[in-house]
Amino acid sequence: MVTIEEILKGGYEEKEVEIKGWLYNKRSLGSIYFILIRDGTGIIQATIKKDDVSEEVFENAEKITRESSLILKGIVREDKRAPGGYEVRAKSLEIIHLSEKFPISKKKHGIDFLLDLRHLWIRSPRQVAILRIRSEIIKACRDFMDENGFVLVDSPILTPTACEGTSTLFETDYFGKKAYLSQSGQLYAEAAMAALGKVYCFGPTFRAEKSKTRRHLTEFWMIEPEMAFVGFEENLKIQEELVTYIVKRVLEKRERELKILDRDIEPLKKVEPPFDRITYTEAIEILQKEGYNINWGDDLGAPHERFISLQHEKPVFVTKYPAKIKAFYMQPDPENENLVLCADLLAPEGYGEIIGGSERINDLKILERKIKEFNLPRENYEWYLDLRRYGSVQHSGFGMGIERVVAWICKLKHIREAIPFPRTITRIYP
Ligand code: NSS
Repeated sequence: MVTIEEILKGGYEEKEVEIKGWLYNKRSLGSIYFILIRDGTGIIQATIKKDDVSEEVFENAEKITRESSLILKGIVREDKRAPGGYEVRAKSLEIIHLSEKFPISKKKHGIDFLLDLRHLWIRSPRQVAILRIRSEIIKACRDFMDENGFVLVDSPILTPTACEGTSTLFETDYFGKKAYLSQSGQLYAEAAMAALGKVYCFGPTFRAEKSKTRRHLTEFWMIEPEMAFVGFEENLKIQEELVTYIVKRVLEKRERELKILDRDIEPLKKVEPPFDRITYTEAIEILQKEGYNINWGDDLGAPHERFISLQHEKPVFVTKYPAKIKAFYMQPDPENENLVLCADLLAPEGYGEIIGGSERINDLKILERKIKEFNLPRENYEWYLDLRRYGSVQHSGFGMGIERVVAWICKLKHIREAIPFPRTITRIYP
């Protein structure tokens, strides 16, 4: 058996191959069938001529339906007219399972219909391309971490604490006590940082996002590096390197998939360090000049981020937000204690935030004060305070949402296509 991807790379001309896959499409010219076969790695055309094959094989070609599983044997020929430049002249066609009428056709379907059939929709070439790019992005993240001396430390999913505010917690009963699905593995990554130096956690995270937007899921995947003896500046540098590494990898390895998505790759080629930078205060001034109704102290919403993002060809950092609108653990700016040493990284082409990160508070007293100010139940954070009691060090980290990166690199209109089975406020099926 050979994969379609391998055949399309060349070197199989005039050779006999066996392909296992599914019928993607079929058309007939009477005594000849043209079928498109997909196997997950690609799509190839096969021709089944009445004169070349047994009666049984030709009957199989007549009766095979879309999405039936099959085994086809034949000879590979170069053919410029065929999609991908090759076709297979069939010798035999075996039907493994004859599919019922497939509910998704080539005509345009509504999004709710497709999402209800997500388990079948993911077979379409566009969705396959996105899922392959997603897989490549995750592999690139892990490779970058490995090559740069980070140790993977898995954080728990069931937790007693909030990391990113209490309004988006999914609560669950834990043997009579309250527990929450993790919003972020960061607090645990900070503990691991003091054990291992450079660490990252990577897993699913959960937020009860009550708004319906193009960029929010209730379950999403996040990679969260955390680094000892690293300050605000170096933290940004590592983000630039990681994002550049990912984009380069996708351009190098997933050119075919980007083509299937009709992705213009020129903007992606411009992603190189150093990224642009503006402060939060500058961002507010720019937005006000443009007529946006926003005041210093307000958080940036999607339209604001979109505007800022469109002003830049490369990803842009928005730095030093007001402490009041950011998480409790962020280190105050020594030059202005109303600000924190944080940065959000906005992807270009209007995509907006893909990374949120900061230097962390390493002083016990300041952290105690912040926990109080944020009305967090201190008893659940004692272990986190311990990290400031026993060998506290300057440290920083960030979290990158995988689906946001996939949506940007694939240029998707909506984040729901960036994950195999999206979870949103209105959807938990299939
Ligand atoms: O809330 S974040 O800005 N930051 C954190 O969770 C930190 N604790 C990370 C850290 O420093 N270790 O979220 C980080 C990223 C954000 O930039 C998005 O890319 C993504 O996580 N994110 C989301 N993606 C999809 N859906 C939702 N709802 C979502 N929320 C955040």
